[in-house]
Amino acid sequence: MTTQERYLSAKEMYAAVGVDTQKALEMLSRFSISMHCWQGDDVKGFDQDGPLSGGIQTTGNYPGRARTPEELMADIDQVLKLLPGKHKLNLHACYAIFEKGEHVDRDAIEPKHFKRWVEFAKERGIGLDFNPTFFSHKKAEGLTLSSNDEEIRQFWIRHGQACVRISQYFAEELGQPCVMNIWIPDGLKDIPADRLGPRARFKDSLDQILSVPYDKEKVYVCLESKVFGIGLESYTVGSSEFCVNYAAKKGILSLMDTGHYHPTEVVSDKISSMLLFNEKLALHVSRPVRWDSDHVVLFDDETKEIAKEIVRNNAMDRVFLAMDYFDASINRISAWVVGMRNMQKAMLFALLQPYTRLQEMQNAGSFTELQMLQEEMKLYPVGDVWNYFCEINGVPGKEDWYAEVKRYEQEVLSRRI
Ligand code: RNT
Ligand code: ZN
Repeated sequence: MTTQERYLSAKEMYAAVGVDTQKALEMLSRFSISMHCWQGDDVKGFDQDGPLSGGIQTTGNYPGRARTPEELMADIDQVLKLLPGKHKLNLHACYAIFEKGEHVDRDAIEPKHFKRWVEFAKERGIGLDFNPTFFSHKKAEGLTLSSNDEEIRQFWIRHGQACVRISQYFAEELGQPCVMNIWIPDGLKDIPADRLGPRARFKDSLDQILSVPYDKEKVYVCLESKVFGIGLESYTVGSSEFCVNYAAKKGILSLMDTGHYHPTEVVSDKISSMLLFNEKLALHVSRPVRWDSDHVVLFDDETKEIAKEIVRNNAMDRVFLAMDYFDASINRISAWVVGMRNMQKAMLFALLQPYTRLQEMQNAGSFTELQMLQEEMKLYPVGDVWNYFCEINGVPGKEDWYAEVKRYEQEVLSRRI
């Protein structure tokens, strides 16, 4: 059977439970995911040579890490070729590209240091998102935006302000909004003597960053919370309560990362509450394994549940979804492709659920039937619809994309020594 014949048979099966596969495909093709640039080089960036800091960690040393802007761009191109649909690229400030011999510190970066990324995005017709980088820097060895050292705090405030300007430049150049996410690693290893002081300073620093004029239709500033980091186990300044309250009061967006909560808490359950009180919401999809380990996103239950929440709450245009993982133990191109395609598959799976029926069952108290149908839907032929989606988007379906990754590994990645 051809991919199309399989699709037509799947289409019939879904139609029998009231699901329109054609509509699902149209919605899926409009849903763009913000792909993190930092999977390609283990979150190193180009503006410094020190180790990754901030309580986050990449593990593994699989060969082929991108070491220059040219290599990273070539790798991203390779990934984009294997993804159906149009996506955005998510940059960190540490990926600034300087002219030969030039170097400016993080508080002095300007749009021109990202010109080559803008050209890259323009040529590929994609948008850019942005993140100030408050880690991997000598001034980030202790606290940053919450520091009691006023000089250090002001340095990072200037960095945040510079990033707002760069985000606006991205939005203007590319004709689509730029999501700018603020995450700071600030925290303490052991029991603090003062929890309020750092939070009060963080609050003031954010106020100062947001005092830079910017167009709210073009730049969506988000604040990402966290529960703990490595070496910062006892106290995190930007906790969930801090971030959700700050964002709500100041009219910016909350960003929830799937690895930033206590281990039995799930982001999927938080989405509906956030959407009731916020016009827009931002997510970092990652995979925590026992801790905020940032493993490659799988087609697993929680990813599907997140996708279902976005779809059934009719929020595909209210949620900014970005990927955030970094695995250095496997081929990085494959890690990117697997995670991105899994997120898209989860969205497709979610688009193919018979919600009206399922909701009616819940409302009627028919929990036996509800459980039965939710379970049966798991084995409906979502793969046939997925492969057809890949085919009409001109990218390889099934595992067929992997041959290209192998070729690229042999011809390009393995030569990077
Ligand atoms: C860290 C946060 C943050 C980073 C990226 C690199 O725990 O999740 O989003 O992973 O900014
Ligand atoms: Zn994150």
